[in-house]
Amino acid sequence: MSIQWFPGHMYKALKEIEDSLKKTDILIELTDARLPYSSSNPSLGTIRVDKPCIKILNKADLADPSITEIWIEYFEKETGIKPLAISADQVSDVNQIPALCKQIVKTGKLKNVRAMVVGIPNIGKSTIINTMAGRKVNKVGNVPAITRHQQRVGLKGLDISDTPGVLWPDIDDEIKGLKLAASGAVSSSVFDFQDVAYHTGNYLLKHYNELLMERYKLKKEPSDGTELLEAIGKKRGCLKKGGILDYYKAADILLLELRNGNIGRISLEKPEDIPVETIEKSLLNE
Ligand SMILES: Nc1nc2c(ncn2[C@@H]2O[C@H](COP(=O)(O)OP(=O)(O)OP(=O)(O)O)[C@@H](O)[C@H]2O)c(=O)[nH]1
Ligand SMILES: [Mg+2]
Repeated sequence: MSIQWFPGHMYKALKEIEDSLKKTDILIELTDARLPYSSSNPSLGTIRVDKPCIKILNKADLADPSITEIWIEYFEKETGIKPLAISADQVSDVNQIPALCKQIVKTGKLKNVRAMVVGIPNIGKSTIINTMAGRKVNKVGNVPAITRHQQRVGLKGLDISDTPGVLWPDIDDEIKGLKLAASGAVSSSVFDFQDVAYHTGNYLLKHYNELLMERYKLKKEPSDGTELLEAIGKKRGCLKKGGILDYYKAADILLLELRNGNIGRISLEKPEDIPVETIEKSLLNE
């Protein structure tokens, strides 16, 4: 499944991020702790060059904690990157960020560190700034593309900029596209809900079978994503006229409950899932 969702404001936002980089000391890149590889925008990696970067694995409250630990160890090995797993709405988590920025960028005492928060849509960029401020500075919402313009605010010794979420023009890696769609980073108007729920269901049956059985009170293990959607649909009364099962409704329930963490703490990838050619390419660039 190739996803194309690169509206004009994202193109403009990426250009603005590139321009603002000269006046930035450190990047705070947000990824989704459930899919830290697939939710990292390769375009941001390219324009970052050697700017120091705190790589936030956000929504850690939704991810499988043992897998998040593996990711942190993995990113610790990358040069110029400091990984940190947090939940953007937790004050104690977010309050680690200003100290970390000052530790990495050594400005004089009187100078604020200039930080820019970047990442894909719906990942929690604006939430981090609101939590840091202790009030609603920026608009947030559980659909992608809420923030449309850069906004800068002075907080805790940082001049911190919020930026609009940016994807890349053509997400042609099918598996990446599925995970991004399942996580809520992509507008639901550009992918097939049932297709994404079917594949996500297959993954969950393989890796988080017990959580599914418990959540949907299933007696018999579904053999694949379609059977899972049928089982969810029957349990939750998803019926169309004439008693026909409404797969779309069942798919909606599965994806919504996955995104909200109702099924449990779930990770969608591990470092070993990174395609070998990507690792080879990044080694060549070092
Ligand atoms: N469970 C959980 N939800 C979070 C976390 N951080 C943010 N959210 C939720 O994720 C949704 C998106 O948050 P935003 O802060 O608007 O995301 P954004 O990255 O600014 O999104 P855009 O402006 O659209 O690019 C909101 O519903 C937040 O409440 C987190 O750590 N855990
Ligand atoms: Mg935002």
